[in-house]
Amino acid sequence: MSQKNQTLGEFIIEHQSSFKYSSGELSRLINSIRLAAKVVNYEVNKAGLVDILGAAGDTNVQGESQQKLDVYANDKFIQMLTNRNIVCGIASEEEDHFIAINSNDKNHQNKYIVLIDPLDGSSNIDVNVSVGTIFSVYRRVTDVGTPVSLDDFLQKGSEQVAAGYIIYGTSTMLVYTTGDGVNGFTLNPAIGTFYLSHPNMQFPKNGKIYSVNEGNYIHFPQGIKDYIKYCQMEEGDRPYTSRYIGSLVSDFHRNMIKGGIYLYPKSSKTSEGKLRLLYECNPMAFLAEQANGKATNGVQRILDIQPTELHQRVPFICGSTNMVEDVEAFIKATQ
Ligand code: P6P
Repeated sequence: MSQKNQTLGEFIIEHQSSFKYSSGELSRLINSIRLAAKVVNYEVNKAGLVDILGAAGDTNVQGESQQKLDVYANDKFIQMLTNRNIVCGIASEEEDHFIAINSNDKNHQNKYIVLIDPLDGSSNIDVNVSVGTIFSVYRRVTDVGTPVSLDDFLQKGSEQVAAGYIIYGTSTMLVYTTGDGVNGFTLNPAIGTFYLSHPNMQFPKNGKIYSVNEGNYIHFPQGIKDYIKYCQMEEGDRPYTSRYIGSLVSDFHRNMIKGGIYLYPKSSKTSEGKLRLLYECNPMAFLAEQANGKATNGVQRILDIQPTELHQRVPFICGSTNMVEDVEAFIKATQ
């Protein structure tokens, strides 16, 4: 089928033969994410009109006040993934512990687990800045038909079988990979269909955009400080442009299209940075590498990090390969 105007559903069917595991379940899993994305998109886009803004009052395991849309998005993705009887476990930024699905049903043969950040950048909702959902998919490592365990979730990012994000921006897009490149689908809200709009997305090897919260500059390690000053120097194709939205999905998406680098380093304030390994950094790193980009914690490939805790943080540097390697060189020069 010609790619022009191909729908997400047609794309999934056409490409499921290239997926090395049992493709039917993964296709159904991506389809359930597609449906949840449309439902959450509807609420995100009308959030300004109804009383769904403002903190839900509770705080999540991160100690952050939960926006009502955080709670809504979390509940919707968990509901859609559970109802379709596809996964055996779910972990979420908004849930203290992982959720075992049908753990008492010896007959259930579901092999996949999903980790989600249901609404990343949610503090931007009240100011009408784009936010996103991030998801990561693994095959379980414990025996099928038994309750999932923490081991199923603490797998290296290199073991992911799928990952992606939904960006609720000027248009709503679903961008994902199953290990065979990255493809972007744009929602036509009039008919509720995602169409292939960005086939085979690739990070340019070089870029001129750097994304970092420079308000933390004085707390950064010397190598990061040196790299930021390097970006600002008048030399060759520099100074680069500074663009920081405060929404990982949005900064990542723009950098993948235009070329650029996103940094959330460790600092004297946050010894391991801010971003979560399992449901933010690993899926974005899988996408980055599938799009010929790179993702590191400054000294190690993100996808090689052995997780030890469900909500652990890691420093995160991700984007155009040559730019990430520049940062690694600046860090190495100060060690
Ligand atoms: P800061 C949103 O909370 C998030 O997890 C990312 O989406 C975003 O890039 C980052 O944190 C912003 O954090 O500390 O710069 O406000």
